Amino acid sequence: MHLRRLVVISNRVALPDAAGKAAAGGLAVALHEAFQAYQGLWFGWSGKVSAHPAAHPKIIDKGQVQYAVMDLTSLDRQEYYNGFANRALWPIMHYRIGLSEFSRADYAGYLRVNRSFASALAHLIQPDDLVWVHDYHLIPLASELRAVGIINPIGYFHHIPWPAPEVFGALPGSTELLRVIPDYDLVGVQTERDADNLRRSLVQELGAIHRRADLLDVGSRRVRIKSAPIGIDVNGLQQAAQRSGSGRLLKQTIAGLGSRQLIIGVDRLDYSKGIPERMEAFERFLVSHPEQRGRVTYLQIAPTSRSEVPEYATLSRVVNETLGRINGSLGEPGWVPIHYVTSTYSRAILAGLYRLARVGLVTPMRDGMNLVAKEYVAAQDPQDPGVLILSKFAGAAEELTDALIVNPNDKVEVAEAIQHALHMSQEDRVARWQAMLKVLWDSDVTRWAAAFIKDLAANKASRVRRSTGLKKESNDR
Ligand code: ADQ
Repeated sequence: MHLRRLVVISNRVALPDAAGKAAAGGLAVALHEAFQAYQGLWFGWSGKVSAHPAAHPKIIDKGQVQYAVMDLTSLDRQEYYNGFANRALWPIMHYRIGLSEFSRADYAGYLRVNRSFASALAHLIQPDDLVWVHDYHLIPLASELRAVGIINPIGYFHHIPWPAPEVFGALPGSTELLRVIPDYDLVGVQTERDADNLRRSLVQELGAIHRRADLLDVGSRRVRIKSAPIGIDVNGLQQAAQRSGSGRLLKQTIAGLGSRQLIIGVDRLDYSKGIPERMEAFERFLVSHPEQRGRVTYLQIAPTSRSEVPEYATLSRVVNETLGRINGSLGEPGWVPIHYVTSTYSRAILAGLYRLARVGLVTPMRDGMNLVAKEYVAAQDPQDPGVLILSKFAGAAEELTDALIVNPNDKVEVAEAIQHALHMSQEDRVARWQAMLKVLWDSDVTRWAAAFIKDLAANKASRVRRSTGLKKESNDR
């Protein structure tokens, strides 16, 4: 099939030359890979706020890819981004009903920004483009695009978990959000569990009917909901890790460690990542295995994120208090148990640190996938790989079954997994690593993107049906 362009829409657009430093987001890494293979347009928020944003996006042409970015007003940022997306949807999707703060004004702002993105996109989308929308900020976008007459195939990828119907149903407006899902042709989620949760919500709330395994009819609309676990750039990570040894920061870290073993955690500073809980599990490990004191160092890298949202400021305080308490009570002159840094690092440095670490500690309370788990595995030395300790609540646990799988709520279990990892034989480490590396190759990010785009392009039948049924569809809403 002749494919003219891929149009990607995500909340933020990571311009290739913008920051100089790597963007600390899984999506940015994945989409840069996808655009290696397709000509396209990447549309989203510029990240800037202005009093009177232009109605049309600013276009930045980079040859293979055009970037189109729009500013938001400060009210938009507050209601759409900080408010509904990050204070209502994010906690609900991560099973934290108690943290979810719903406000009607925020929800109205969320819909308003989606509508304004759709009206800007109406002028940019060409008849044979494939449209691929990313993540929870933009769930209603297909519906808004259909309303302005776009009949192209539209896919959506949900990067975070989709919770069980009872949890999602706790969000005011949740049924309205479900109603827009069938305006997509294809919806991808990270795991079979997420796909099952979303399908069950559609059946229970909207009376959707299963046609085949992953096809559902909702009234006259048909949507395919499939599990499509996101991958990483395995080759890029491996090469970066192999080359990393000569960098200054790596050399300093190696010298500072001496004969100590390194345990590493790398996460955005987010309550879903379980950082204070992980520090307490490490504390438990040191208390239960005092012979390990002075023999291991736990490095936690956690760049600040969403600092305008109050729950994140609280988390930052809790992390600092927990860290101070543990280092104060268990540290010794010449040994700090936990090193905590909030910097953003280049992929080369991160890859080198992963490779240096005997244990990768990835214990989110909930996570859509968790790319760090995959990056840690890819960066290991094949002859002497480290051990991944992985939360059963990370999407990656569905694939990386050869990790040491733990419940992050159980500090004793995590502490004992650390002890197990530090004592694991080389033979066992190599066998587990080889099995996990094979999984990584099977879901490499380039293949992942190509497979999603191929599935989306195969939606011809639905497109024809949509173009004839569009008037009725818009009355349904
Ligand atoms: P995130 O919640 O951002 O992504 P994750 O999947 O771990 O979580 O991706 C984080 C990315 O940022 C990784 O590529 C990591 O290397 C990078 N990163 C983290 N700290 C960094 C630092 N200090 N310096 C530089 N880079 C850093 C969301 C979902 C996840 C899902 C991804 C992709 O929450 O569940 O896996 O999208 O779909």
